[in-house]
Amino acid sequence: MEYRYSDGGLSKMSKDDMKRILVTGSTGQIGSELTVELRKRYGNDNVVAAGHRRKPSETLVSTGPYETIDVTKREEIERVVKKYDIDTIYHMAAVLSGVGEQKPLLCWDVNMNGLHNILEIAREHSLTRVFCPSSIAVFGPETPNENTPQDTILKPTTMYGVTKVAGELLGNYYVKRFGVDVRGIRYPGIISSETLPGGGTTDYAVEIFYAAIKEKKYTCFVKEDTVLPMMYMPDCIKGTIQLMEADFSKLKHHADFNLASMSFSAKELADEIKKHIPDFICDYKPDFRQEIADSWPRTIDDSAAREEWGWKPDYDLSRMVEDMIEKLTVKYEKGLI
Ligand code: AKB
Repeated sequence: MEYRYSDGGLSKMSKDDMKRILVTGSTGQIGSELTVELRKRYGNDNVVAAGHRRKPSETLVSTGPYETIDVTKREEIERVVKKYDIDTIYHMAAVLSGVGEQKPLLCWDVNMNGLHNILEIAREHSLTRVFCPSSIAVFGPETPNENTPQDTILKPTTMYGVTKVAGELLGNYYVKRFGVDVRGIRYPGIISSETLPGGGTTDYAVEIFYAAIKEKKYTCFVKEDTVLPMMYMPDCIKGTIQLMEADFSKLKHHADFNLASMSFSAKELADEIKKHIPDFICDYKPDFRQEIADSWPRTIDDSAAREEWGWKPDYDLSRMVEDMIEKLTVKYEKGLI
């Protein structure tokens, strides 16, 4: 067996070596919008979308190749990698924190075995680059929760968090040991108007918009003073692609970048929405996800991402809320939501 080592040419690979891309989890919240953006950038036929459980949207299947892949089955990934001569994978398939607590074994299986399959295929087929998303869920109650440092205590108390810490370590191991170029971001809660998130703790920050527009009321599943780091989808897509196109030689971190944009409480979000929909009412009924939210940071220090690859977000709370309401109102008026 031949192994590439990290000094074996990785720094010579550039974004021009990413020509044939596979996106797993392309039917998910981030994957669906990421695929569309990658197709614009790299060409429709060069970006293969893959999904498993959720039905793909019309856009996903009509604008480029679509395949069904269960990431826990290595042969299914390998078949698609060979068929399309894939050199880059954005591995977005994952079970999130809320569902992860209800189905911890499924969470382990999909998040760990799925990732290991992807990394092994990347090693065996000498792929150019792999993106593996991490999350603020890597942090836990013992982590400093204000301005959470890049390199700090990682002792999560959820299965999702456990898989994300292990995933970061595994990704960094593949960089060092096998010379596979693995990159990853610790995503905060992502807010978007295209595809609903599924099974996360930060889902309230998306659901609230749909409820405000459709029913003018929402019952939030975390307390009003719960503060979490969040990000608007355009910044999430921009940051993801920017990290993947960054110069390898400038990176000191690999699979575990902190990334920040905005932090707000559930009440601050509801109040900002009220500025646009004055009769909107939000009440609060915390469920099991409150404990998860309480174990995560309130604000994040992302100076490593800023220094190593130039990260800078565009959206703050008021710009994000204005844009979300505008986009979802159009959809509502067309009967699409
Ligand atoms: C979740 O809430 O599980 C995700 C995340 C922060 O990774 N949105």
